[in-house]
Amino acid sequence: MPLVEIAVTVAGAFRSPKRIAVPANSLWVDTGTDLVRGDPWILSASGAWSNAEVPNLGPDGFSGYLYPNILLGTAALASLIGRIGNMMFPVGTLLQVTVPYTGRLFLSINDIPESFGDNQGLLAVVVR
Ligand SMILES: [Ca+2]
Repeated sequence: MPLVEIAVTVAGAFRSPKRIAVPANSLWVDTGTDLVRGDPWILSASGAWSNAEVPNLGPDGFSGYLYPNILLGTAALASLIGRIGNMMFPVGTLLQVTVPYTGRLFLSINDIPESFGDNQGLLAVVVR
């Protein structure tokens, strides 16, 4: 069994997966999920979206490509990112994390806040 599957089995054993749609044109989608510091969580994403018109990018966006004035300057343009309170972090296709902060999880495409109007597509994100 691949290591990723083992990790998913262990971390996900105590809760049901929650599926959340994250449209590219929504700034900070409220996942309805409250995380507790120290808990193990796994986020996995699939689908296609874009920061400008044709939705031809995956959850990693323009992998490795940073862009000025986007929400999280240290993560790739058009990638999936998360936020708990004021703390933002990259998510991408797969994130396995011990939650560093307690609070509500929000998800978004990493775009310039004033440039969500031309975004298209959506991702399906599983949180467990
Ligand atoms: Ca845009």
